[in-house]
Amino acid sequence: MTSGISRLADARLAAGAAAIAGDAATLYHVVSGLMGDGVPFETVLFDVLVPAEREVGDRWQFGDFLVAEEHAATATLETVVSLMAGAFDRPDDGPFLVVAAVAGDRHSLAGRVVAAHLLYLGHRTTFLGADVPAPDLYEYLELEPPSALVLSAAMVDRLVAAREAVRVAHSIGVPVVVGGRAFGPKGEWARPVGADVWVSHPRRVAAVLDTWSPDPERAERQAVDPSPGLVELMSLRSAVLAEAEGRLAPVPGEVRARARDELSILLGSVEASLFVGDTRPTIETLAWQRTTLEAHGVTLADQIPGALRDALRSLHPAGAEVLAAFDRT
Ligand code: B12
Repeated sequence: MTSGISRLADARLAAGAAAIAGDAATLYHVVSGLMGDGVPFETVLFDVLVPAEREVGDRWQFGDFLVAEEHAATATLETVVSLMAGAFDRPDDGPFLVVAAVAGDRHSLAGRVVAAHLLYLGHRTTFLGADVPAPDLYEYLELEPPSALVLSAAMVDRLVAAREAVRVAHSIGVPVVVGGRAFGPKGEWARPVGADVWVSHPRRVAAVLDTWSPDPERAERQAVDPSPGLVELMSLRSAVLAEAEGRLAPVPGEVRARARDELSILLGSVEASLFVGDTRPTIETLAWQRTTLEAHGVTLADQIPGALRDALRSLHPAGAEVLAAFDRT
């Protein structure tokens, strides 16, 4: 007889293989088979599907998978999470919850997982998807202010955008739960962003919502707004990026396009560092850019920090200091 633990371990392997093959039908059979055997939806979600994504992600990060293979696996997992979530009826009444990812952040899976779990538990939940600009979010929240906004962000360069999303929610009295890597390993950057609460794992959101007593006005008083220097840097963004790009060695078009994206993410991380008064967002980005770009064979990785630092030196010296601090470590 197979034990419950090895049944789950087998399912995790089968789910990972189906995701990597981009085979949503097989993945769906694996998870519906588990549920048919009485395994609860949340176990399938958090102990099979989420670990499968982590495995795919780690292999992509270290160059074992092509970007296209990672996309196929993530899309397959996301399809199945959505299919399963679509099987739960959305109640017509009860507290309304909105889940969204921050502007400029394309990581939608965690938000989708949170939304699926909340729906499963019977909460009236809407998932707005990835990359939701603050003005669009505001318009949506204003239509029917929810009892909470659950905001997800994976990228540290999105901290200022996260602050803007929280600000617009608070402006109409909607409290905000935040989660995801962007907020730091212990959620230390959730407070400057103005979040009412940081939650470490998607599984815990429902329990927090059941027990919290949010106070958006108090959370707003603890938030940090971008300093005049940071606002100035953000207004110089295009000029800084053009200047930095001009400092890169000539390379083929596709490498240049990638380098441009990476420069923009690094600049966003410098902005985040200035915003939270901590060099770690920049250090973290520099570290993964080095590892990931090397693993993916992107040349120019070693030129990106220097090109941005030199561009900042001529246009916004305070920003250059953040990168200079990294030179000294
Ligand atoms: C899948 C993926 C993508 C997909 C996303 C597809 C999609 N539809 O979601 C695509 C290909 C689009 C992508 C793009 C990029 N990605 Co990506 N991606 C990942 C990957 C592999 C998995 C993320 C994921 O969904 N995991 C599943 C979730 C459930 O788990 P998790 O992210 O570990 O989150 C845990 C906690 O943080 C928390 N949590 C997370 N979100 C939330 C939300 C709430 C509300 C709560 C309560 C908790 C919570 O719970 C989770 C379980 O413990 C990770 C690497 C990895 N191994 O995790 C990188 C990763 C997130 N990506 C990264 C990067 C750098 C990028 C790119 C810049 C790559 C590039 N150079 O092009 C772009 C950025 C695009 C953009 N502007 O957003 C970095 C982010 C580093 C950082 N913190 O800034 C990571 C960490 C990889 C790395 N180390 O290099 N990516």
